Amino acid sequence: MQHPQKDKRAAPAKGSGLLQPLQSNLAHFSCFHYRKPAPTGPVDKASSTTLLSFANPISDNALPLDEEMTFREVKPVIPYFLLLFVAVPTIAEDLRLVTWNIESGGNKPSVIADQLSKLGPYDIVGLTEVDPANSRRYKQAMGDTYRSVLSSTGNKDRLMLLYDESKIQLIENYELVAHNGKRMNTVDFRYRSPLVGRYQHRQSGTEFLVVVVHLARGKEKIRQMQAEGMRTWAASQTVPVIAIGDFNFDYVFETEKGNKGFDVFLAGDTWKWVRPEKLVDTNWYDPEPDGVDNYPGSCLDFTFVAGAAKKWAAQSRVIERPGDFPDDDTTSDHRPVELLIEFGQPVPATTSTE
Ligand SMILES: [Ca+2]
Ligand SMILES: [Ca+2]
Ligand SMILES: [Ca+2]
Repeated sequence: MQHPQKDKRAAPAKGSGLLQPLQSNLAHFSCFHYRKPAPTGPVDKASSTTLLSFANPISDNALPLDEEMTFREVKPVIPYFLLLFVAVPTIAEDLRLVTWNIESGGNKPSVIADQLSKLGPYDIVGLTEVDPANSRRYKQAMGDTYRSVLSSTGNKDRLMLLYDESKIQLIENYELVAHNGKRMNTVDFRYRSPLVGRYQHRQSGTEFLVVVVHLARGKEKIRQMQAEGMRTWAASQTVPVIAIGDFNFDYVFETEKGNKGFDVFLAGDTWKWVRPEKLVDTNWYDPEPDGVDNYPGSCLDFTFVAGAAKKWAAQSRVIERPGDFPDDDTTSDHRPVELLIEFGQPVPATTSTE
């Protein structure tokens, strides 16, 4: 099933005076890959900034810092009776991840920032549809220990990885343009190149890759091309891989089928879907609007694991918050999806199949 939803990839950049000249140079920087020379010891703020600047010339650090714009994490007081309805994880939570499409252009950034501050705590947060003008605000909403990487592609629908630096160390980050001849973006960079962070869990020393994606919406063939590229790339990695984000796979609960991109992505058993125990619709779509979601019971947002990560215990859950749907002009039209990981025994690195 194909939602007749418009693909926002080609939205013209109407950024501020500061962003305008940078955005015109997107293509020149999209392939840049910075590798941190010595991934040992804690990352200080200065080195994180250097890394972001290298890898992402249009990172949030490139934006002017508004000293008056300070956001403090608000700890909500949860009545005890509500705790009864909170799902209790049955695995050790060595790693807590969440992904969320925050609907750039269809939200109020202050509302999203407030909701982000109440979402956690998560070790790694993968956002899609981030307007770069708001990325710093979102990072501040997560708390002082978070660092972030913003993708260079996607105009106002960027990808963003946030991580809690007190628990996770970033070793390197890069965007996936192509792998072994399989492209994940077009030569004119009109789509969103998947954004990869290579991380090390400080306490256990476990190393892994997290890739946040927002595959093409309107162009089915482009989405399939990206799905094949992701599969090819993941199959040749030598450390555990986790993929989170908005895959636009249109998985329908009733038929248990997704679109062709879903089949291409899962072919050959490279990726394993961490399927939520309870399937919950992740996207509100009501263009008429008549107050009824046109595609109830389907899913666009997923969490997957590949390589040695398939041996880890993992649990996924679609996060439902009171009043989240129907969507309005201040909120996102997507629900966040959580992934909890329990690291297994250390798995020796396998030989690359490249
Ligand atoms: Ca909205
Ligand atoms: Ca409707
Ligand atoms: Ca829906």
